[in-house]
Amino acid sequence: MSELVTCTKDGDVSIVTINNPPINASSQAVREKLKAALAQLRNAADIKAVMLCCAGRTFMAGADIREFDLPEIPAPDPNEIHALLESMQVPVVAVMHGTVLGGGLELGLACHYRVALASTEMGLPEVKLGILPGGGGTQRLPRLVGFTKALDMIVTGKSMSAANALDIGLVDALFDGDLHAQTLEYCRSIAGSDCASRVLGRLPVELSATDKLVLEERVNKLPSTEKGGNAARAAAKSTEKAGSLPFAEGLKYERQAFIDCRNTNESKALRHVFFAEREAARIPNLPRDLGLRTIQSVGIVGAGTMGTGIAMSFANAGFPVVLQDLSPQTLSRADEIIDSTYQGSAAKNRITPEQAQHRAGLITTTEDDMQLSSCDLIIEAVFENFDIKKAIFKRLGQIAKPGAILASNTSSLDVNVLAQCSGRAADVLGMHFFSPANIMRLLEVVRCDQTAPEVLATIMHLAKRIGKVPVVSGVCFGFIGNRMLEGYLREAEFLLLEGATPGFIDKALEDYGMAMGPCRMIDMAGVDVASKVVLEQKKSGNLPDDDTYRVVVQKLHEQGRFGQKTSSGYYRYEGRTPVEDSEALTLFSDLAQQHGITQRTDISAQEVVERCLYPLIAEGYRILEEGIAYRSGDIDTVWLHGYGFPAYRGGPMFYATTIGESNVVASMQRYAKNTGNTSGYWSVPASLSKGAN
Ligand code: T1G
Repeated sequence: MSELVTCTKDGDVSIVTINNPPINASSQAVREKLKAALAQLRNAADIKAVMLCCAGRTFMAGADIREFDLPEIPAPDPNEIHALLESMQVPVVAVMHGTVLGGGLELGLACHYRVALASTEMGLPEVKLGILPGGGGTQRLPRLVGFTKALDMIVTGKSMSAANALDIGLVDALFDGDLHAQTLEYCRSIAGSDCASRVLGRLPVELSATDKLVLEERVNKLPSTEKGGNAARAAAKSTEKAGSLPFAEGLKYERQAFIDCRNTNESKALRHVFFAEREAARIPNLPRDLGLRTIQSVGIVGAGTMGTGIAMSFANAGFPVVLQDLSPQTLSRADEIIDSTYQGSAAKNRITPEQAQHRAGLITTTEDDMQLSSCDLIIEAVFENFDIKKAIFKRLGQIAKPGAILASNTSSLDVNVLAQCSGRAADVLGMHFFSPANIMRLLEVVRCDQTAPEVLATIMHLAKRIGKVPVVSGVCFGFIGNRMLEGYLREAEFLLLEGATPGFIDKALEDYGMAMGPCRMIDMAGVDVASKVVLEQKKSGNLPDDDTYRVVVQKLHEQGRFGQKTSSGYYRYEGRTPVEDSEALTLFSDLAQQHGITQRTDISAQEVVERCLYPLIAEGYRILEEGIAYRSGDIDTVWLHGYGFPAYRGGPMFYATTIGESNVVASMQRYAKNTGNTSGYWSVPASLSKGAN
C-alpha cells in the first residue's frame, strides 16, 4: 500500500503529498503522518516554501465520516495539525483540485496561501451531515472572506466554483493545466514572505450592524431544531462567535458545538443516509470484473407523461432517444411537453438555450416500433394494463437487437411474466421511475428471477449516469416503495372515516417531516390514478378482503373528485390551494356510517403519525425478510428519494431504530387491540419483534 503522506523536494520547495484514496479523507493515520512530516519540516533550514498537495482525483474532501461514530475523534486532532501549519516559519501553500470539502477546506484555511485548478469546487457541507465545521472553519473563514459570505457557505453547506472562491478571496490564485509546475513557480514567488500576516487566526473579525441583521434574518429562516435545523443553527452560532471570542476560545466553542451536533439523532440519521445511498448502488455477490453491456441509445414505448419524462431523463444525460407511440396525438403532445420543458428550463437559466435545443434534438418521436430495433435499451412505459404490456414484450422480444436490454416501467405488475412474454427473460428487468420522471431521482431497479447479472449491473451503472439513485427490488406487488405505501394510505383513510380531516392528517405528517401529507399527495397524483391501482390490485387478489379497504378513494373517484385536476378531491381547490371541503367531510362521515364506523374527536397528531408510519415500517421488515430488498438502508433510500421522507430522520427503517423497535411493536399491539386486528393490519413481522427483544 503506498505511503499515506510523502515528502519530496524540488530545489528549496518541499512538496508534502497526501495519498489516501478515494477522496483523501482526513483519517487518523493521515493526520499522524502529516503531523510527523510537518514537524520534520519545521526545522528544515534549506526550505523556503511548502506545497501541501493530494494525489488522485481530489484534494482532501473532508474528515473520515466513519470516525464520527467513535467515542472521541482519534488524535491527532485536526486543530493540532492546523496549528502546526500556521506555526511554520516558511509559507505553506494548499494546492487544491477536485472537490475540496469540509475538513479539506479547513486544512487549506490553515495554510498561508491557497491555489487551485480552475475546475475545483470547494465548500463546507458539514450541515448536510447534521454537524458543523469542526476544524476551525467557522472561525477562520469569516476572518478570510468576511462574516456574511462565510455564514452563507457554512449554513447552507453549498459548494462554490474556484472562480467564485477567487472573487471572494478564498483562494489566492487559479491555474489551468499543470497545477504542480505552476504552483512551484508560485511558491518561488512568495518564498521568504512574511507568514505571520497570513495566519488567519490572528486576523480580527467584527460583526457590523448589517452582519447582525443578516445573521438574524438567516437564522429566522432556518427550520426548527426538531425539523432538521439543528446543525445549521449551531453552525450559525459558532460562526457568530468568531466575532466575539478570541480565536482560541472560538475554536474551543466550535469543537464543543461539533461534538454536541455529532451526537444528535439528526446527524446520525444524515450520516446513515450518506452511506446508505452509496451502498444501495452495490449489488451483493456480483463478481467485480463483470462486463457491462454497452448502452448508447435508448428506446421508449409509450409517449405519455412517464414515457416523455423518462425520455428527457436520458436526453439530459446526452443519450439519443427514440420515443414511440401508436397515437399521433400522443406523440405531438409529447413533442409539445419536451419543447416547453426545455424552453422553461432555459428561461430559468437552469440550462442554456443551446443545451435546451440539443437535448430536445436528441429525442425522436415515431409511430414505427421498428425504429426501436437498433436501441441498446428499450423501456416500456405504457399505462398499467397487463395485457397490453404482455403484447408489447412479446413484440419487443422479436424486434429488439440481440443483447438489447428490455425494461418495464410498471409500478406494480409482475415483471417476471413480462420477461417470459419476451422470450428472452435474461435481458429483462423493471425500471420503475417516479413521476415526474425527469425530476425525481429514485429508480427502483426490479430484478426478475432470470435477469442476467450483467443486465442488472449495467442498469445500476446506467442509472447513476442519468443522475438517478438506483435501488434494487425483487418482484412483488408494489416493489419496495408502493408496497410500503399501502399501509400508510390505508390508515390515513381509516382515520378519515374515524373523524380526522384531510388537513389534520396531512399537517400531522408534514409536522413529522414528510414533504407532503397523504391526502394532498393523492390529490396531486390523481384520485383516479390511485383508485385504479386499488381496483387493479383488488382484482388480482393482492389486497385484503375487507369492504372498508380504501373505500374513500374509490368513492371520491366515483363522484368525479379526481383531486387538483378537477379542483376537488380530498380537498376543494382554490387554484392550487387545498381547502377543507364540507362536501368531502360529509362523504367521509356517510361512508363511516355505512360501514358502522364510529367517528371520534380524540384523534391526536401522534396517533396519525404512528398509525400511518408503523404499518409502513412493518412492511419494510417483511420486505427484508422476503429478500425483496438487500438492506434496510436500501429501503430508507427509496423513501428519501421517492416519497419525500425527511432525511434528518434517516428513513423509515432508521427511524424505527431511533425510537426503538420495542416502542413500534408496543404501539402496533395497542392498535391491534383497539381495532381487533381482524384483517391482520397490525400483525408484527417476526424480524421486528426480534429487533424489539
Ligand atoms: N468519509 C468517509 N468516506 C467517504 C467520505 C468521507 N468524508 N466521502 C466519500 N467517502 C467514500 C464514499 O462512501 C465512497 O465509498 C467513496 O468515498 C467515493 O465517494 C472536520 C467534520 C467527495 C463529492 O461531506 O461529498 O470534514 O462507496 O461515491 O460521487 O469539519 O464523496 O466507494 O465504498 O461519493 O465522486 C465533509 C462527503 C466531511 C464530503 C465524491 N466532507 N463526500 O463524490 O464519490 S465532515 C463531505 C462527498 C468534515 C470537518 C468535518 C463525495 C465527493 P465506496 P462517492 P463521488
